[in-house]
Amino acid sequence: MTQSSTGYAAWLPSERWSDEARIESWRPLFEQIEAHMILRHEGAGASALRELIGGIQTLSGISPRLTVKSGTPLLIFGDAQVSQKAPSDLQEIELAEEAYALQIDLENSIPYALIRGGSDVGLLHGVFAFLRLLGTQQSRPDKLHEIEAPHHPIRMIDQWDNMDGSVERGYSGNSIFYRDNRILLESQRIADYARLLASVGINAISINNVNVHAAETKLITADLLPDVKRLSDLFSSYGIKLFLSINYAAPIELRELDTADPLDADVQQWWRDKAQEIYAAIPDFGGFVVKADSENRPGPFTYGRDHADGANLLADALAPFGGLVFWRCFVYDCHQDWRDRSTDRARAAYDHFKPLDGKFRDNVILQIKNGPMDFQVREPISPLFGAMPLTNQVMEFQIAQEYTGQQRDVCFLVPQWKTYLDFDTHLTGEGTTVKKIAAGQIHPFAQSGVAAVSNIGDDDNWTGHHLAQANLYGFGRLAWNPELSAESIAAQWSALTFGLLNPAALFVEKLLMESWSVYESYAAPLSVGWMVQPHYHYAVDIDGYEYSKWGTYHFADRDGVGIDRTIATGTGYTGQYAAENRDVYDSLENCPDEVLLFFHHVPYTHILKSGKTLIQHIYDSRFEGVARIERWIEQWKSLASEVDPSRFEHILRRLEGQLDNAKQWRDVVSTYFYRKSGIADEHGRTIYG
Ligand code: GCV
Repeated sequence: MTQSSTGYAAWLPSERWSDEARIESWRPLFEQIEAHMILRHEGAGASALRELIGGIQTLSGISPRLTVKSGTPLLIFGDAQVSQKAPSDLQEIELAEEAYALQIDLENSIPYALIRGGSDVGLLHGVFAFLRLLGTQQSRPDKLHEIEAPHHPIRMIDQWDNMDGSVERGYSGNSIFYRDNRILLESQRIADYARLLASVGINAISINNVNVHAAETKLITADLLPDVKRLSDLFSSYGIKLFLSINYAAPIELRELDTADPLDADVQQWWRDKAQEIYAAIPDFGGFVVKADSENRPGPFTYGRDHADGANLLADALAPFGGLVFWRCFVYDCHQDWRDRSTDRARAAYDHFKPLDGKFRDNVILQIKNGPMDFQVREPISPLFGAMPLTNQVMEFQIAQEYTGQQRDVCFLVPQWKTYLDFDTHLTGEGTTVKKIAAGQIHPFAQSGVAAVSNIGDDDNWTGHHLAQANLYGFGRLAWNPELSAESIAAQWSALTFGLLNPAALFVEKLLMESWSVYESYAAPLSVGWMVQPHYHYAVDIDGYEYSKWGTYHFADRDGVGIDRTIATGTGYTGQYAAENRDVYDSLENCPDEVLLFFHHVPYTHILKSGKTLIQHIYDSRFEGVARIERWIEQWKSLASEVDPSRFEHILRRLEGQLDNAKQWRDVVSTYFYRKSGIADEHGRTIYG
């Protein structure tokens, strides 16, 4: 059992290895390190050295003797003469800027171990990969040759933090960035957050909520830019570019103009001047994230302009400085009349943006949520992704568990994200997967990749639920390399967090891998979605959104449930996919069960591919979800001696809370559908009539 742990160190090295043989095997390499780099006090090279030396000291207690020479980014372990003597091809392999090479050959006539980077940032990635190797392998490899470059060019984290210190959809305390409308400059947490993000390869961060209120509108003003610069410098020393969410109506809100019309010459000049001012203060500033004409936020529609006009206004202002505009596509009618069956929120992003393909500047990137609705437990993929060959795109995920248990219930989202990244859109023929599109391998995107809403706050363990850390870790790892399996990511995170070969780590890995399907099995059935308490989005409320203005309906009646989105009789949404996918979703027979109710209104007696009727599936899976959590709790209790008491208790309490939540879902959902359908459970379990 380890010492009591708050979980603050997360997956980074935090404890000395107890196995002395393991330490001794590394000693010859750890005792002396030669660094080749142009050492700048605050650069990524300095961070790489700090992380490497600190990590080695923590894990082994050895303090390496360090010599620093100027040269290309390289770290040589052990014999300092290796660089002269080692095989000559060692330093000849070309590395992309963010790439690294880890090489160990202790069987060679000149034994060597080294880390090379395509740049100082690449070296930093190499150091974190090396620390990960130390944490996930029991014995020192005698031979290793690993060259890695990130798959997605953009790997971004979006904070939804407000300057009053709150976090929109935050489930782990308050903001680590702000309090009382001030930036928390001296916070060690921000520096440690930069370390955590860099350790999984994140290279961009937007530090404020996309809903930009009065206080955050001022982040781009002379008063606050010096503070923003300090944060930007800090993240930049970890290879992470800093972005700000801006208020589209900033010229008006800051009382400098009376319009924000993108075609108005004064507005254009205002943004050009603003960009100049920002870049004078922060030369390596990344650019803007924009939520416009979405959920009552201002935007170009007010002036009869479209999204391309709006985005290009900002893009033109940022272009001279190399800045980017992330323009979000989460645009739909949020004042819908539930009586109106012709409007389908799922169609909205595609209908708004697809016709604008080719009209956006090169430094505009459309940010598209993974699904057409809003981060539900399961949704089909957004048909807009990949459907605009002339327009840069990133896919947006939500690490914060808004609809997936709010970091009170465990729900490891990596398996869910993989279904999107692996999805074959067929948009340019077979094999047009999302991960290829997001890597810029299909269309000649200048910029592409993945972004995600963060799940951290100022709770001791960062994420509320300890196990929710695995989602932050997993997003970064998947953004770097989408070929990694969900199992391997879960296994790595569990080993780094609970200790290699610890039985608790092995159990946590299994639990994480089951958790999305467990969550899905007690929440809204078969991707119908939205059966949650309005606004709050945790607990069950089946009709909470049924008669609302948000376009989020399940249409349950006495005969069946689900939304008809087919071409012949429904909203026609299926027609937004390439033919291969359209035909599958459009057909009641071929549509996969897990997304059935998203696409079809189905009678309760419909036979699913599993052979069960829909109503029996609804009952069975609700009961199964509860039973699986009961088993987790039993198993976790048996591991009490393997985990430090504070984390053991914390996880136990959270699992017990999850059990209560799942029981409530089970009983409410089962009762609701029993009352609607009048069809009893085949197994005669307690369903409240
Ligand atoms: C930041 C959903 C969330 C909102 C969020 C919005 C968005 O509607 O509930 O909190 O606002 O998505 O992604 O912009």
